[in-house]
Amino acid sequence: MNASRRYSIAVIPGDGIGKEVMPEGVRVLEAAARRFGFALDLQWHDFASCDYYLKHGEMMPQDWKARIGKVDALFFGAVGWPDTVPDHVSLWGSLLQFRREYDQYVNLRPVRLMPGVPCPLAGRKPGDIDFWVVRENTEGEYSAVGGHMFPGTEREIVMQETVMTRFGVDRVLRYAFDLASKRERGHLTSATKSNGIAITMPFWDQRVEAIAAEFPGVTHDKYHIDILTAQFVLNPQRFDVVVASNLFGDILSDLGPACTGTIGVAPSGNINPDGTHPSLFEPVHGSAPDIAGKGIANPVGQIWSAAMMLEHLGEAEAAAAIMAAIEAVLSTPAGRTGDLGGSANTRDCGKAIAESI
Ligand code: GGG
Repeated sequence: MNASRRYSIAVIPGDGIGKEVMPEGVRVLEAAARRFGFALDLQWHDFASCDYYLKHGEMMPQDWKARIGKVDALFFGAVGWPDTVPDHVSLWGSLLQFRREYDQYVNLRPVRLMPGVPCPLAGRKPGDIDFWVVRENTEGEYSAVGGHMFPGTEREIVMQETVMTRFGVDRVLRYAFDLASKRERGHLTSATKSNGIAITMPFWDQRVEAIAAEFPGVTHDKYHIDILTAQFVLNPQRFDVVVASNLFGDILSDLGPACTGTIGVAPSGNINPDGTHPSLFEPVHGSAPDIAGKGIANPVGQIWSAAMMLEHLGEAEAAAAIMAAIEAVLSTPAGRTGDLGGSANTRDCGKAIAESI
């Protein structure tokens, strides 16, 4: 919480359903600000979107950092419109730039079974599944190091490296162990594949053991990613904090919410824990071109991301009130969107949550 309780936030809806769920996220933020007495300076930006690319030939202006200026946080929707801009161009031109330039080296994603969300796994009830995925967010498999030679010929070669630095691995592991140390169960699971990926992953395992020594109160184990995904489906209740490399963490943090009902409700924080740069909050889901423009997208992932952002800014009471409002609205079929068997559209659901705060 800053002394003035005035927060400057860059609002970037992006593409597809990002443009539909963002107004609901903002509606709820504004309701929380009114109720808890803090102020918001919201600056909306149209860049980091494929529409911007089609007009300007790039996803963001060269001076995007100056245009955003000094902000307390970024609130982001979704990116991608593969019919017009290849996915790797839209992602590397927007979200991945934010993560790297703002050194948001932790991607924090909760997996929680919420009341009112039908769980595809039999016999589970709210409270049974409640864990965090901590994804390394600035290096690993998401590196642009590699090459493409002799394109279109029989000699064609493509290669791409995984980059792990001791600095980068240690800092995300330390964050994950620290998070586990503050939780009741105090358990950390590491995602690996050191039997098959025989250079980077044994290094990752070695660093897990080294950092574990700094946290004697935290128990830990490791699973190869293939059996770990099976365990997410079969026994998700066994997890507390799961730490993973960039790609493994991305996969696990879609799978986890799918196991608890839908990725439509899942939020994430791209965190700069050192506070040297702003953090960015966004739903886990993408732009969903198949349902974009219909007004039926589930806005809960965006709204839960608003709660994570307020918690990060020190407005814990407001964050808790948003979570309580989400739970209340999800508990009624009239409040839920169609993906959860309800009758609400995007706006109805957002309004109901804002009014419950
Ligand atoms: N709101 C998240 C979003 O738009 N994600 C698009 C995506 O493909 N993200 C990949 C990633 O998070 O690495």
